[in-house]
Amino acid sequence: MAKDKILVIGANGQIGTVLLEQLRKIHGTDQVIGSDIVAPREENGPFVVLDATNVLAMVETVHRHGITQIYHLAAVLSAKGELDPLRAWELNMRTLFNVFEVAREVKLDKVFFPSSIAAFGDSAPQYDTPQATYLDPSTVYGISKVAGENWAGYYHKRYGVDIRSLRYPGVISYQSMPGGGTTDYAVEIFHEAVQHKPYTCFLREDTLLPMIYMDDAIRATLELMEAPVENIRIRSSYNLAGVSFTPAQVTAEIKRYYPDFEVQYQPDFRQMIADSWPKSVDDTAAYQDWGWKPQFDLARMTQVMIEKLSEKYQ
Ligand code: AKB
Repeated sequence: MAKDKILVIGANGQIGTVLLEQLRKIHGTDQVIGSDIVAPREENGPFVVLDATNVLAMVETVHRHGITQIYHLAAVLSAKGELDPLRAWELNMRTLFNVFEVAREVKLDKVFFPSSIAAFGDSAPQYDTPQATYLDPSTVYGISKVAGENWAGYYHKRYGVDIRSLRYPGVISYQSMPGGGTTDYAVEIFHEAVQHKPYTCFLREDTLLPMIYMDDAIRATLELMEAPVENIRIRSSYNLAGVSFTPAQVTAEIKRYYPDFEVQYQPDFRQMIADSWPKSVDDTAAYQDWGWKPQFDLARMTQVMIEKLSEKYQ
């Protein structure tokens, strides 16, 4: 059987950076091509500067490298999207259609595209938000994710394209920074604590949100992509749970390491976005179909974040 040749679009982003490295460990460095709108600071393997809104450039890259799978991670996130909604819609949808069309034309083996808890809005139950429920997102980012989920189902049903997707919670990582999201505080807070600086949080202290540690997020992505095709019953996007916590809870956990750590709260426009999202999600379907189980709780995640960031800021 021919080897997989993988293109990661958005490889400089928070998830892309870590996923690229992990895919290279599994498939071999030369089998995994990174791509983004600009070159990375450090190149550890084949990398293409690619504007994913340019379909011809994408087709050319796919042909030139004999690509068989795409992980499409480029998107404008929830908070940044609200600053220029039409641009966010244009970028998120244009790049998505380019990937789906290339997948159909070239007959790619598989495509991964991330959805998000931002797909849910005020009408969905906020605790243990079910897999199938109202999807009335409050942000343009969320609208683009719901549209993307529906188009993924359409391309699968109509053209047989094997598109797989997860509704990511906020992702917590030490390797890379998020950019423009509503859950970004949960990464920033660790960086400030480790540098012995106070932190001003843009969400209220009691804002409960679903989060996931990066290792779990990457493992979920790879397990979903490796699952036998007959197990993938959901062709929109799978709910994915890690651990839910509030700013107050993560602060209390950090204070076990840094008792003097100070956090102030100054909620801004991101509070309204967070208030419209689930507080926890029910990921039973992911467990049933491809065996998903998170491994990181708040205590373990905090321990690793502090350990790794302390090394970084030494
Ligand atoms: C965001 O906050 O916009 C993202 C997400 C939950 O999709 N981290």
